Amino acid sequence: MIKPDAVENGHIGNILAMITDAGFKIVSLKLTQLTVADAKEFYAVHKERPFYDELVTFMSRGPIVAAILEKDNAIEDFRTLIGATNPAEAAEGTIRKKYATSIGENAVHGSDSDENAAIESAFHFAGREQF
Ligand code: DAT
Ligand code: MG
Repeated sequence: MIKPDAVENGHIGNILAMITDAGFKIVSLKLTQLTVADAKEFYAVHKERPFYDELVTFMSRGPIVAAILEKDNAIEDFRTLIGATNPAEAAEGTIRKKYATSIGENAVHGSDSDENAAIESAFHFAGREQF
């Protein structure tokens, strides 16, 4: 996902260019908005964390871009491309270093395993939307 902060700040095109330049194929793509209930479900794994309410409010406050990406070693390579969760710790040249505003509003989401990528893909896209 390209998160609401990066969409608000006009970075959709530049972030998609960084993603395709890094060798990812876009398999699905859309501009959409999460409801509060959607954001709660998507981030349910974090529901006991102190930042959960803030995260849910942020993720549902405006449009996001959802995408399914394909590449060899995609999970690890995408985490490398986006950089550390906290942009203050993100490496030069990463998406979060360039476009994140804070640890909470950090421009992009990447799945953390093949299993979660499959769950998150089905959350956003019907089968006929996956190319
Ligand atoms: P990541 O998005 O790098 O996988 P995560 O899964 O640990 O990070 O957390 C999910 C999101 O929750 C993260 O992108 C932003 C928010 N978050 C994490 N730690 C936070 C913190 N200490 N304060 C505020 N928001 C935080
Ligand atoms: Mg995570």
